[in-house]
Amino acid sequence: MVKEFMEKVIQKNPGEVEFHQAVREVVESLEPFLVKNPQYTKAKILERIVEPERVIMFRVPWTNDKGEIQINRGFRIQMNSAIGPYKGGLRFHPTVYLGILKFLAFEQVFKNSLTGLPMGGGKGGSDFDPKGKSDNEVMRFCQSFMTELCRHIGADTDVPAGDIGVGGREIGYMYGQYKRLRNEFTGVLTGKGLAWGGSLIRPEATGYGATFLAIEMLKTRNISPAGKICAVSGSGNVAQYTIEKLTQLGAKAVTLSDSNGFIHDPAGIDAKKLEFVMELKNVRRGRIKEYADKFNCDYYEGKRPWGIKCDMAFPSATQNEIDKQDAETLVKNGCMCVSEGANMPSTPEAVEVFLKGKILYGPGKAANAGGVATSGLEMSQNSLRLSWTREEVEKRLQDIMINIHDTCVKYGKESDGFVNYVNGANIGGFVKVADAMLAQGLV
Ligand code: NDP
Ligand code: 2IT
Repeated sequence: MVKEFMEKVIQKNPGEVEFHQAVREVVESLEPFLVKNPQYTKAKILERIVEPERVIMFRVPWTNDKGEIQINRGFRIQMNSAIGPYKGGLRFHPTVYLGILKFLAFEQVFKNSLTGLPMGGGKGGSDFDPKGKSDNEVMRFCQSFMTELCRHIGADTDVPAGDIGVGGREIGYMYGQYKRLRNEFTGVLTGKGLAWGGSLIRPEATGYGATFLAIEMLKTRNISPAGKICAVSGSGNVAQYTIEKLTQLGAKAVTLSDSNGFIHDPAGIDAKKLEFVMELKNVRRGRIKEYADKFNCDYYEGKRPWGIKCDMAFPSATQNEIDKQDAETLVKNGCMCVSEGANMPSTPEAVEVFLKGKILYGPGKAANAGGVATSGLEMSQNSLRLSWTREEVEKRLQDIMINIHDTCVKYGKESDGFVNYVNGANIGGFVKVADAMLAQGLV
């Protein structure tokens, strides 16, 4: 069944290799479940769920600081609205094309369902590269991007947020432009600043959530995070707050990376050093190499951190950043837990290594769902026109991650007691959306 289905998906979506990869994983997980529950196959839920409800592609013209005209391409994939308005981030990165955004939008549908909150799935972005651009250039780009996007989104229709290359600065510029064009102050974006409708803990949420899921996974084997050595990739939003929470829990994060290389600090990236990283990455927008110069540790140009001996790994940069060999090295070195802050950071061959090795492997759909879950909490607060305290939001986030863990166990526990969190997340995420689609008829 998987083979024939995938042949059609590949034929219909040529060249979109990341989308094929994401769909194949889900279909492989679902196959036995669908055999036992024929109502979904009869209603062609799988065929429907891989077809976006709507794809919007548009021209984004802007001028750089020299007054030269620049043209980028903008996208929004409105994948599935069966259980709520489309919800998902915007990615600004030069590698962005339809195949990447469709994989992200597809995974978002299942991830959002797992949170238990009423959110459908979407994703968008542009091949715009914010690196090396001035604040004014980023603002002009964001304004032009939103000038088109604003007619397709809305607080009850589609609510974008951040992803790679889109953080507080970009959300601010886009929110300002939306408000100006529509004359509405609504919760149309999440990840907003605290003074204008944002939620406490949203910046922290993805990294905190990935750590909370890891803790829940460790608990199943009676292991405590204290003293555990952690390899973290990336040095952006997700990596930073993963390290913050790990440190709070007594674990020791020893690596960080960016697209140029990684640093290894065996002494641990403590709160003080993390403060330096945040200033380096979020304000000065420099390269991670500076960390090694400042704290006198090793820097590996052009390399990823998976060769460093660790107990836990938190891939928090981008898709396919752990290949088969990296996975084998991690397992061989005694890594017992992988919690994916990034979306689809492990290749299918790497996932196989983790599952064969029976380590605690939390796939992105489950592990990084804390970000969008807290976006959901931001939407709730916007609707209530109230703001919850830090403690309240963090407690809700923690409860959501515990529920996601329980769902993965419910649908992913195998006969020998091993929890296959990949199957658990895929089936657990699917059921709610599929049932909603059945109930809503042929749409
Ligand atoms: P940021 O833009 O804040 O940081 C991205 C980090 O990853 C940077 O260190 C960047 O390095 C590195 N990176 C990006 N692309 C590549 C690449 N092709 N090769 C090597 N390194 C790369 O993004 P986030 O931290 O928000 O996102 C990181 C991951 O987490 C992504 O997979 C995203 O989809 C996922 N995610 C994010 C959520 C959120 O709430 N922000 C929620 C759920 C998942 P450089 O600066 O050199 O490009
Ligand atoms: O991949 C993701 O879940 C995100 N980038 C966050 C999406 C959101 O709407 O907060």
